[in-house]
Amino acid sequence: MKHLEAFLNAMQADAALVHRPENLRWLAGYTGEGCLFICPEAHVILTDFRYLEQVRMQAPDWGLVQVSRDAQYPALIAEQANQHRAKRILVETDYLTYDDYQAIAAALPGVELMPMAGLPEKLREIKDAAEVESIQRAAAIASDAFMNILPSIHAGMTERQVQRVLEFEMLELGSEGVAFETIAASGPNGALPHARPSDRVIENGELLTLDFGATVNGYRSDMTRTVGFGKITGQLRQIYETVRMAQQLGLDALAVGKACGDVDKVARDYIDARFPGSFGHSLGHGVGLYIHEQPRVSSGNTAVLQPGHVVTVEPGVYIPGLGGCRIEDTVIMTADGVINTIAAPKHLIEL
Ligand SMILES: [Mn+2]
Repeated sequence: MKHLEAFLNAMQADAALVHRPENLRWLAGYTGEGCLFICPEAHVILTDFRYLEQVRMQAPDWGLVQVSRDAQYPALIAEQANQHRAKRILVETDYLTYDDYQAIAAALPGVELMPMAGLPEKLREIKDAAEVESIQRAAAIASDAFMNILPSIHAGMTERQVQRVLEFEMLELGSEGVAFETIAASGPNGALPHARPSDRVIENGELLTLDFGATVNGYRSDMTRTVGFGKITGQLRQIYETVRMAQQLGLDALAVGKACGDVDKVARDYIDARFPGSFGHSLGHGVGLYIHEQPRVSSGNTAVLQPGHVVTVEPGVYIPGLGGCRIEDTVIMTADGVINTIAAPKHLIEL
């Protein structure tokens, strides 16, 4: 109920209507479908028959309103609003469909629907001990899975084959599912930061970038390792060592009280001096129930790192036609320093 309390304290409206699954989980501990109606004197889950027992098990302190064909969401939401005299209600305008929004608005004449404007997401930025523990477990699963599969991946495999081996290993180690679509980009595909795994056969002399994560209690981890096959020489090796150093400089620059943009700049300047224009995305991002959340570790972001922030550090270099490299860890900011959740080594591994 700690999260609900924080939300109520920050809510500047009579009530809120919450639809995003991650926010249902964060506020109510409930992982089914439906929506939440929240006001100071009541907190209620609206859902249908399929989830009634799940609500009772996961959210026993929440009121329960059953949605059915004869009593649909808009009418039941209006009932809650009227009962609690809510005249100004927050809704997730950046999530609801236009049709759902129109239906809710039509059922609530005289009620002002206001954008939630990312309030739960803002509060979710700072993770508590239980959330940090889930992320650490997800990170350990991903890191261990990477180490475990190294002996069995080799040139001659396709990107999709490597993807399957890696994802299977994460599931074996306890991941609920992938944290996001795994990236496996070999050879020239490595120049595409978000390449999808293909049936391309990996050859000796190439780099393979693997960007992946596990999920525990809904919380995600995010890591990237780039490995070589056969002997990696010339520009590919320079790219690798540049990214590795930039990533270390980025990690070293992390500190509570520091602006995110200043951390980004340290890694970016290092890469720009060697491979100008080849690092076109942000250095990192927050991780939690969403794979990408605040704070963004991006150029010019004045947001300041705080204890409880969980962020990635993931510089990359991408050279069209040649390939690319990215190295990423997920780290936890604490009052006593930075905890790197990813144990896998970062020297160039040549398989
Ligand atoms: Mn990432």
